[in-house]
Amino acid sequence: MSRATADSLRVDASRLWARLEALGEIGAVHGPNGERGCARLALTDADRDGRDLVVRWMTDLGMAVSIDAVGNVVAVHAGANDELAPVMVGSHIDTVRTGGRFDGNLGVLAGLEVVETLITAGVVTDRPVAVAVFTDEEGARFQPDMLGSLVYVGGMALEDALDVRAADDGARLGDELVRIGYAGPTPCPAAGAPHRYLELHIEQGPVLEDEGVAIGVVTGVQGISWTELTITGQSAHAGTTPMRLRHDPGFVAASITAGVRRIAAELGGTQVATVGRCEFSPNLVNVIPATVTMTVDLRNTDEAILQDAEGRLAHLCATLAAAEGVAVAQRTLARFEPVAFDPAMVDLVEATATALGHRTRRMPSGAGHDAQMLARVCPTAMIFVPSVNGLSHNIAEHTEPEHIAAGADVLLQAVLACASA
Ligand code: HGY
Ligand code: MN
Ligand code: MN
Repeated sequence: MSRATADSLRVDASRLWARLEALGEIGAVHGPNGERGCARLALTDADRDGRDLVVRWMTDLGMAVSIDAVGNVVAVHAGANDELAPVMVGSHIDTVRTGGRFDGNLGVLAGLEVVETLITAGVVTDRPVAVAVFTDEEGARFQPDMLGSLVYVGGMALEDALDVRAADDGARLGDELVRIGYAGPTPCPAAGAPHRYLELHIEQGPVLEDEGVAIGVVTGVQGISWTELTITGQSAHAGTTPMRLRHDPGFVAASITAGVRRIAAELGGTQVATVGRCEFSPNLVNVIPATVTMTVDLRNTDEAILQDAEGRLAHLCATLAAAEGVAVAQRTLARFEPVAFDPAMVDLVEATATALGHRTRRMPSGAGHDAQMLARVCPTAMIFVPSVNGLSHNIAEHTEPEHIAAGADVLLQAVLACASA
């Protein structure tokens, strides 16, 4: 293939958009103001239906599709020399319960669009091109997040992953894989590493839109710390129990929620802290709770500061527990250190986007991604495109078609750059 041919290749943006729309109809959630989101929690029937659709598209493109023991789907488009390790692109298609149509889906479907563009143009790359759909990237139902790609790269034992219990209904991950027909025969961790990994993803934050920049050149992913707190007190009558004699886990949960906001303010910089889940039991208007189960999500680009935040949370819990006379049990749901992407791959994304005429800016990712796991086994980088109003994990999530096209063209050209032997 001539350099001129390669440089002139562009994706079919309307074909990509049509696939995003079609996949977005599976598990569709419609909001009161015309929002069109997605609810496809990992390994639910909706996730199965989304997987089935994507696998059909992969098969229709003549790709060799394999499914591994943790449900990761990897489809390979042949190159001139299939002895060579593939260039892999991909992401996830599971969503949070109030998810959007682009988070994860874009990376997978843009990968398919890259392959179809190569086929349509009759371009044969030296290396195979693989498109991956990783299981349970969100971690909303089964923790940790990025579970499928973590097992894929050998960061979590398969048996441990299969035994994870769902936060919502207690289902065992391995049983759910069997139930939806995605307990695959391919062993994991994967036998060999990709040559390179590239992931196109929406930014999920406000920076690119705010600065009017089309392409984010992602330098890495910040550290993630997820903790589940189970606070056990004394359940009693709300009317008869004097305040001074209470052991109220609800009060401690509220104090922790306020406390993590204070910790983030004290640390400043990129520190973020979120209480996303908080469940009272028995959750009744006239009963002082017996227990409260809640989660704390702490993130920072700096590992030492993230550890400082974790220490402050632990101290806060111990102080509140002693003062209120309750017990606070901690369980780590996810813990990943910050990841820096391969400098040469980051440079490639930046140069590719610039050559295509797009403004770029380098930035860390606030969200976790499968790319942070693939970075453990091969040179990896990510491409961001803007999120309207910086919203994601929200059914109002949206990215403009021209940004979808821009990101997919950068992915296409970066894959071409990596796929020559
Ligand atoms: O939580 C995250 O950052 C990702 O969406 N799993
Ligand atoms: Mn995602
Ligand atoms: Mn997400």
